[in-house]
Amino acid sequence: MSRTSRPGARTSRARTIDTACPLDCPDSCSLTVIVEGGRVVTIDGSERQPVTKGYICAKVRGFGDRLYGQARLRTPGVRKGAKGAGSFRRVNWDEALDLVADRMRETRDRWGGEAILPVSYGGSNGLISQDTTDAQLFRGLGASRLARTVCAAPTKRVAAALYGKMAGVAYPDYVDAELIVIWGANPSTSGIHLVPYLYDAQRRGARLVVIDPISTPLARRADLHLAVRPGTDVAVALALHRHLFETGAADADFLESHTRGAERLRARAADWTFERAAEVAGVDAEAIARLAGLYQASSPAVIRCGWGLERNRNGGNAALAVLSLPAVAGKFGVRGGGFTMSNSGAWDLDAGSWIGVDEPATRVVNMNQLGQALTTLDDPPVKVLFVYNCNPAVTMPDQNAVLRGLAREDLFTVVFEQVQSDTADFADVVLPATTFLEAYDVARGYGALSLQVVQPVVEALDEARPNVEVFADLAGRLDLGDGRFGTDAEALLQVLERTAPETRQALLDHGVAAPAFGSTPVQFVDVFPRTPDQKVDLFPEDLEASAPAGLYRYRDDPANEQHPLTLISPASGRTISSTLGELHSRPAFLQMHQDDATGRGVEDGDTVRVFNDLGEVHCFVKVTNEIRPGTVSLPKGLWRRSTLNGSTANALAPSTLTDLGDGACFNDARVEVVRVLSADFKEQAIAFSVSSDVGPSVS
Ligand SMILES: Nc1nc2c(c(=O)[nH]1)N[C@H]1C(S)=C(S)[C@@H](COP(=O)(O)OP(=O)(O)OC[C@H]3O[C@@H](n4cnc5c(=O)[nH]c(N)nc54)[C@H](O)[C@@H]3O)O[C@H]1N2
Ligand SMILES: Nc1nc2c(c(=O)[nH]1)N[C@H]1C(S)=C(S)[C@@H](COP(=O)(O)OP(=O)(O)OC[C@H]3O[C@@H](n4cnc5c(=O)[nH]c(N)nc54)[C@H](O)[C@@H]3O)O[C@H]1N2
Ligand SMILES: [Mo]
Repeated sequence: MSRTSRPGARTSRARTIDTACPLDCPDSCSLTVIVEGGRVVTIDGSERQPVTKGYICAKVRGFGDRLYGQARLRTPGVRKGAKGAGSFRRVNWDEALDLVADRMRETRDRWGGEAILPVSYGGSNGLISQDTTDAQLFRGLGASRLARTVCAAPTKRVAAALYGKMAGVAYPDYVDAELIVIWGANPSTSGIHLVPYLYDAQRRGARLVVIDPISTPLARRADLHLAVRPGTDVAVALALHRHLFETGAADADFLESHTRGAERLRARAADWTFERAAEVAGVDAEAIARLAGLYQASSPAVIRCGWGLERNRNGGNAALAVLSLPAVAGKFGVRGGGFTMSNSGAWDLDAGSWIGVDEPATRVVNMNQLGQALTTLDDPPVKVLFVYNCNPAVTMPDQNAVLRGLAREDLFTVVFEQVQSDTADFADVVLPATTFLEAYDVARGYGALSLQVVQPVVEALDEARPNVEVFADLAGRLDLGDGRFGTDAEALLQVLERTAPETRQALLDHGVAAPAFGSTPVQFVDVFPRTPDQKVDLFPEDLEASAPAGLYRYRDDPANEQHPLTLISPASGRTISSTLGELHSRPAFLQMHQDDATGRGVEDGDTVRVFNDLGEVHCFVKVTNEIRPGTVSLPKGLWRRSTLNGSTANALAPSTLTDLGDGACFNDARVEVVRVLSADFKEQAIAFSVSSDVGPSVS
């Protein structure tokens, strides 16, 4: 499969091409793209993958604006201005990759391979744009290893321990549920294809409960909304467990035959009366009691557990207490009963295991502490940073430490990107990457149960190249790698070879495959725990030792008198994490409850300083009653130019780690907010916006 034979090669006739979206979203939509004259004209949903149902989000419908946008990186560049200024001299690929390879070789020889740190995460969920030739290169170099923990680390750890990552309830089966609990998830924004099934279920009489500090669109339609204090879900879930055990509603037969550790869980839940949980969570005890009654009485009952509840010091235990509920209450074995967490475990296809190079036992850097790693590590210090599929300048905790690290004159930073991101501004070498419309990949849903082929619909723009190819090229320059797959098309074939025969055939014939157990499995009928003894491990002993306060424990709120407000930063409908942020220049608003605003003399539309000991954000305020008092919110994924001072919520997020899984504690940010007259900010805002124009300056 050579470049020239790729679909979508320049012809004037309009062509319709099937592909899929590999962006970091649970839904993994199937797409129809119309291409004319070698250019993408429209992008829409198709029927190929069952839950897409022919519609997609506005973000991906507008992806052409990224593809051909002003911020798109089109050629390699070498820094010519100051660090962080984002100004580059155009070079060709050979020159750029020679420079990078030379720097890596010299660094390894002088400081050791661990002085090289690759940083990658959620830019593409595609199976071949991560952990293929990049892993061959970095493993071969003996580079520092990255713990990819910024998202889903605690939930993944817990889902693996409890259920061995058993697949969850599929979206279409929600219509069969009598009770649906949406717990720390906001599908109206972050996985829209679940929503119509929820409406259908409601029409059929299902009850809907939402547990979220914000009145999300679903919370407003719910029969019961628990606007909990962020970080307190473990308390609420333990109160439900206590109720189930104390009232005899726990399913003794199920616990006996399918679980381990129930007694230890029961003991940990024993103190959690509705009143105590209510006090901790800042909600009414009657509301928790009502939820307990509903959950006990309803079947099928399903819990959609999201990622909002994991991003704090108690995140692992919250997920543990929530995901163990259906086992204790005996909610499995019926269509529409059980839980949904991540379904990515439905496929045993993680690369990295078959690329032919073992992982070296080099040091591990937790990406949540990237700022510390770049500014304090020695023996050896990080001397080469290679960023791809990630925009750490705006997506990691403790933004100011990350920015200080990126600004180091003695750090050689390579940023391999689709657009001139905030991180790319700090690069010594920028490399232009293809988007999913210009290269092969394999998309795996983590909500939808599907695997799909992603194919190039147009030729790569200008000099953009796919990850697989660039890392293979670099590996070749460093005499590493084995040349087994040097292109994205070859890597696709490698993945296909590792799928089961039926899966492969389905992918080749239709571009989409369902897991062997089907796309709507019933838990404990079609899928079972993949733990060593096939039982649900309600009290995973090896996790008990690693959790600072033990399992099923609540740790207190980190607020203090100086910083009494909780800052959360949920997903925004305009971006996917920070992806597509280049297309939005409107300023960000801090959501704040009327009571908090009144107490501070803040009015709707005011400019404020949001601060703690780590940093400060200058932005506008939206006063609203859609957030609980005591909690304020800024969207996740903002680019630096969205605020008046170039800092985002990440500047206020601590780099502390979750109780299980070493995950990010974004929502443990505690802040104070003061009103500032906008005139005071005016000069600063002008100065920042002038220095942060979007768009590559490669000349
Ligand atoms: N449009 C869009 N879609 C996305 C993304 C995006 O950025 N934009 N990101 C993708 C990614 S990377 C992910 S991980 C998923 C995330 O998908 P979700 O889990 O749905 O997203 P979040 O916005 O992180 O959090 C969901 C909800 O949790 C609430 N919340 C915050 N803290 C707590 C808490 O302590 N307890 C409870 N009960 N609720 C809390 C928030 O108010 C929010 O409404 O979405 C994916 N889809
Ligand atoms: N304040 C706050 N921050 C958060 C969170 C939060 O709750 N609050 N949540 C976090 C979550 S859930 C996540 S998942 C992380 C995500 O954080 P990141 O991993 O940084 O994800 P993105 O912001 O989407 O940036 C990915 C970048 O990869 C680039 N990219 C995409 N495809 C390719 C490719 O094929 N090749 C190359 N070379 N580059 C590519 C995109 O252009 C994009 O700039 O953010 C976290 N940040
Ligand atoms: Mo995420």
